[in-house]
Amino acid sequence: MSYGRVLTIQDISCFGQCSLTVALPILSACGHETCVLPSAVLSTHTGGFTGFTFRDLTEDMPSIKDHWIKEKISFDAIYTGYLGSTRQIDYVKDIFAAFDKEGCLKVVDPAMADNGKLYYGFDDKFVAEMKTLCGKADYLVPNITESCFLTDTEFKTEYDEAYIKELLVKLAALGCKNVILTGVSYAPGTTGAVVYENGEYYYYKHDKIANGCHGTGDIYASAFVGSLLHGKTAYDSAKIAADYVLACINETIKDETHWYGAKFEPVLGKLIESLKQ
Ligand code: PXL
Repeated sequence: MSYGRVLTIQDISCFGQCSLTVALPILSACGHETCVLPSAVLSTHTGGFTGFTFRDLTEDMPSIKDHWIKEKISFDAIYTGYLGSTRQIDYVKDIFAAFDKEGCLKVVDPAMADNGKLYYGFDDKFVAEMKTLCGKADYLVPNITESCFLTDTEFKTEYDEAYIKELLVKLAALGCKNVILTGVSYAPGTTGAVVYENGEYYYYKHDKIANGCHGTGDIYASAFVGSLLHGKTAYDSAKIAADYVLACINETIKDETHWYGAKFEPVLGKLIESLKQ
């Protein structure tokens, strides 16, 4: 499909290059109509700032959904990211159920943790509820930390293929159809994504530069969805998203003052080009 209609459900961090401020331009650059359901509005993201504002939009969700149903609005894909409350996850499941027409792709990025830790504000109850949302996904796009929380597995910084395969099997047992596991590194200087599709395991390896940047998980998931909806295979979409994130990091590390997000905008052209190939 070259022109799809995507609904993305995640927060607006007004400053900080993540969530909707990243998903919207990336999905648009991939050529899709994008609809949003903001989960919360924050003055900044929570990764490195203090004193940020947080407006939870949980209560708005059911009436927004009901209006869309009344208007007979439909989506080709629903992609969820950072959610604002544990109860909101139930409403997101209602939205999945209400708009799950034939062929509607459901992609869940369980954006809640990184580097072995949950993000500020999340707890075990949120994780338990997130497991049930992950079970509804056609494609789940977690990092290793999130996978460990979702599967009650010990987080390791050094691991082998057996550890990753065990994580994938446990993630699939949640009920999701396919998994794209990001940030999988078996050797120094390299990292990559594992695509676990229909029980088959594929690894796309690429260079690892620096320690990454804040918001790259959101960039990755958005580029993955944009590419998948464009008609690329899951493996090609995982590869396109990985190459794009790498280009974003290369662009960002030139500027030491840019610690809060990744400069994804100057390299949007590369993403668009890769979709043409
Ligand atoms: O990039 C993930 C993300 C999204 N939204 C908010 C966040 C974070 C990560 O810290 O704080 C508000």
